[in-house]
Amino acid sequence: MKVVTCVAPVNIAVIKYWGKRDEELILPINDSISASLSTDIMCAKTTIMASPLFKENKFWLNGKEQTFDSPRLSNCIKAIRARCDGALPQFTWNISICSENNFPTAAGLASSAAGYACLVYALAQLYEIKGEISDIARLGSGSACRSIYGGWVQWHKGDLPTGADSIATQIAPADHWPEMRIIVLVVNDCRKKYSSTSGMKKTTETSTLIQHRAKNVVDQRIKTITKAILNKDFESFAETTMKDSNQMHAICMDTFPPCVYMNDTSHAIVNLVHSYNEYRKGQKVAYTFDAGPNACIYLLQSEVEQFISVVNYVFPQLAGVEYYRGLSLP
Ligand code: 2P0
Repeated sequence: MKVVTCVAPVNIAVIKYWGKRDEELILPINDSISASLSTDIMCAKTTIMASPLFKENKFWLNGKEQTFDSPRLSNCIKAIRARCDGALPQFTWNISICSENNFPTAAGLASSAAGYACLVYALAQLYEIKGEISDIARLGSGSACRSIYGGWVQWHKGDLPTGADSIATQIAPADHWPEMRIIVLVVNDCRKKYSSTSGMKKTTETSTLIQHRAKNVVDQRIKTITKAILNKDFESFAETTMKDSNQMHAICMDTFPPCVYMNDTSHAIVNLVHSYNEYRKGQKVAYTFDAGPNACIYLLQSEVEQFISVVNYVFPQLAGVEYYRGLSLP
């Protein structure tokens, strides 16, 4: 019998992944960049047991048994096993996978990135695989490849049709910018109306703006924000982050029929952040929105108290949760 347990972080993108050039291999149209949150606060945790006594493979997610033959799970397992030494005894044993997320449900954050990163990392430990595995995590969920690493992470879109070069790399470790904080403003914790997967598929099929983004915008933004992160230049980081979130949602609106993820409260938060920055005479706070109405706010520790008090005054009904970015896998 062999048992492994791993944890993996949630990540929040500042340059967004939206649109695939290959649905099967989950290859993106553009590079993206995110920060991984500290696993102390929010993470996915997976235990895998392999035993010659197990009669079949089993998978539990948050205590509920799941089917073992979903295409994305099968693709990850197949890809991992293809890199494994077939002479290892556990190669022939059946496995039981037990995964759970410890996120506060109210945060309404996507769990697939941390979940698949954790699953693939745990499988790699089980089968004693060394080397790159972010390309395998990508087969579970695109954004999962970024959760393989802690700190600031770039997912390179890659050029090869096989996807072998569509991998994540770390730009800077978690302790590089220790003053950085993320606050999630929970506008709504219901499940989203349409998944990221179906939303971005519809976008690639119908939006013309997405071509402009891929050809003319993202590469420069990747350079600008990487420089801002490495130089700890918050003003430039914040401006690029907000512009990229706005462009992703503009592209969602350019999708037909449109994918509307932000609601009136989300837009009111955007206005509040810009008013706050005007009052503070600089870009002190940055918002970013994923495929839902909740706002992720990037800011430095020195700004947290003042910004939270303004948010509480303007939106007394919002549950603000502060998350610290930190280290990732053990
Ligand atoms: C991101 N999102 O970069 C963007 C911003 C949502 C908005 O990555 O189809 O769940 O499984 O590859 O990874 C969500 O997309 O989609 C996502 P699939 P995934 O974080």
